[in-house]
Amino acid sequence: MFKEDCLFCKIVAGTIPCNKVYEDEQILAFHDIAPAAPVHVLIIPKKHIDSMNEVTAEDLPLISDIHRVAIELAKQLGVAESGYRLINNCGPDSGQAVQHLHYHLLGGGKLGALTG
Ligand code: DGP
Repeated sequence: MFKEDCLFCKIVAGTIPCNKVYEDEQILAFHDIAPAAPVHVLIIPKKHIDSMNEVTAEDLPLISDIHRVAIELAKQLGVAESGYRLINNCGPDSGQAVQHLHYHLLGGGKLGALTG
């Protein structure tokens, strides 16, 4: 549930501050510390999950809820109509830097092409 050495678990616990945009019992969303777009929010489960690879069937309602929150936040942050991306990085090749499942909500301007 809470992983001692996890940055995002510390943000959930409030021991590291964040600029919060949404919170419920299971989900927290806050502005990214190094925004890659005018709107760059991270949406995370409060429960510790290392990455997408560790998501189980039991977690799927939570993942669905994260999408619900992303849709709500896109509207709230004014990017629903102009467009946005919801991105999950999983594992070393993706550049996942924080080992706590999170989704980037990016928008507010023309986004660069996806690269692979
Ligand atoms: P990723 O590369 O997908 O693991 O993205 C991790 C993101 O987390 C990256 O865009 C920067 C952000 N980040 C790292 N440390 C902090 C922090 O202490 N606070 C906030 N708000 N964001 C952070």
